[in-house]
Amino acid sequence: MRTQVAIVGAGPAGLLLAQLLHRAGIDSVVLEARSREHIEGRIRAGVLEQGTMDLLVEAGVGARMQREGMLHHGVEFAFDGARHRIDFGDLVGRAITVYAQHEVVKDLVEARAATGRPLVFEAPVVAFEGLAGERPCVVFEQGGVVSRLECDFVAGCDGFHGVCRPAIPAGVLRTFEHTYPFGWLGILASAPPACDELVYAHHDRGFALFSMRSSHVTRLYLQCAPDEDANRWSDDAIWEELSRRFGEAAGWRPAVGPILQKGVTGMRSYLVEPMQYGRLFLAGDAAHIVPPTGAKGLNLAVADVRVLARAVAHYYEDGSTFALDAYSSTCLTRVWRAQRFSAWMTGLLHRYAEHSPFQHALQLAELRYIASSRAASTALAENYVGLPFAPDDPPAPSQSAGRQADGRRRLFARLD
Ligand code: RFL
Ligand code: PHB
Repeated sequence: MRTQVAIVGAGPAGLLLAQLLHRAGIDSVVLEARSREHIEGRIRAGVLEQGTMDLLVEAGVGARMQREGMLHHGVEFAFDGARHRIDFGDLVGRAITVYAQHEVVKDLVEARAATGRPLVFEAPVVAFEGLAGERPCVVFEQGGVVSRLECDFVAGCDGFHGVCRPAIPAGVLRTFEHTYPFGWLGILASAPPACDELVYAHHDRGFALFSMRSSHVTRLYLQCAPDEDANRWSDDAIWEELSRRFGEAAGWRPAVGPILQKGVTGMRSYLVEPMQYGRLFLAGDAAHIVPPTGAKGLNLAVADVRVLARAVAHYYEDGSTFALDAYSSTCLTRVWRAQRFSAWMTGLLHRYAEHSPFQHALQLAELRYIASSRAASTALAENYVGLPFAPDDPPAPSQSAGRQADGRRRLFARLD
C-alpha cells in the first residue's frame, strides 16, 4: 500500500487533516486504533473558537455545526456569591460556539466517507520504518494481519497516549510538563441549561464549571482528587456538591436531571519541542496537552493541522520544504500562548490544598480585578476566543521562495 500522507489517529486532528488534504487534491490514508462507534461516542470538548468554526466551514464540514451549535458572546465567572459576565462581543468583537467534539468527529467521518478515500477503523499502528528518510513506512495491524503503508509523510495525530511521539529517538525532543494536584469529575445530564452561557465558579471547596450541549443537555464539572473514583460519587452526591458550589459562589444553581455519563479527567500541561522528526509531524494532543480550564485542546489540534495541511500542499505544489521546516515553530507560538492562558486560568480558579490564606485571597483579588477592569477582562476575552489565524501562516510558496532569498541576502550581507 502506498499514499502521500499516512495519518495516524482519527480524532479531530487526523480527520480534519485528511479533509483539508483531500480538498487540496492530496491523497491520505487514516488509520484508527478504535471502532467508529467508539470515536463517535467519546464525550470530550465543547468549546470551539471562532477560528476553528471558520476553518470547519471553509473545509466544507461546518453546516451542522452552524445549524445546531450554540453561539455564545460571553462567559461568566462566579465568586463572592455573584456572577460576572465577560462580554466577548463588546470587548473583542468575536464569539465562541458550543458544539460537542464528538459531533465534530461525526461530521468529519461522514465527510471522509463521501470522499471515498480510506479511513480504516480498528487498525492500530504498531511500528514505523525510515522516519528520518524520504520514504517512511507505517506498520499497522488489522484483524490479526500486519500490513505496511508506504508514504511521503507521516502525520502523528494519535493523541497523548499514541505511538508516534514515543517513536522519535531519545534526545531529539525537549519535554515540558506540569501535573496538577487535582482532576475534574465531569457529568453529562439530561437537564435544560439554567443559564445561557458557561459559568466558571471559584469556591472554597473547589472549582466548578457549568456548560451545555443542547437546549436539554448540560455538561458540568467539579474539581476533585486527581485519582478520584467516579463510581464513589452517587448521583445525589454530585448534584448536592454542584448545588453547593454554584449556590454559594454564584447565588444560582443548575437544573437537576438524570446523569447520562460521568468520568474523571486528570489535569496536566505538557508539550514537546520540536513537533517534528524527519518526515513525522506531530499534531494535536500527540504533541501537547493543556488543562481543560481554558477550553483550548481541540482548538490547538485544529490550528496545528491547518498549518500542516498548508505546508504539505506547498511541498506538492513546488517541492519547497520551507513551510514544512517552519511547521513546528509556527505551531509552537500559538501552543505556548495557549499553555500560558490554560495554566493561568487553572491557577486562578482551582482550590490548592497547599495555598496559604494569602494565596487564596490573591485569587479572589485577581477575580475582582478581572470583573471590574475593562483592560483585565479584555485580556481574558482575547485569549478565550482565541488567536486569529495569520492568513499567510505558513507562507505561500512564492513568499517562501522570497523569504529564502531574503534570508540568503541577509546572510550574504553579514558575510560581506
Ligand atoms: P484525540 O482526540 O485523542 O484522537 C487521537 C486518536 O488517535 C487514536 N490512536 C491511534 N490510532 C492508530 N494507531 C495508534 N497506535 C493509535 N493510538 C491512538 C485514538 O484512538 C484517537 O481516536 O486527539 P486529537 O485529534 O489531537 O484531539 C485533541 C482533543 O481530543 C483534545 O485536545 C480535547 O478533547 C481537549 N478538551 C477540550 N478542548 C477544547 O478545545 N475545548 C474544550 O472545551 C475542551 N474540553 C477537553 C475538554 C478534554 C477533556 N478530556 C476528557 C481530556 C474537556 C475534557 C473533559
Ligand atoms: C465543555 O463544555 O466540555 C467544556 C467547556 C469549557 C471548558 C472545558 C470543557 O473550559
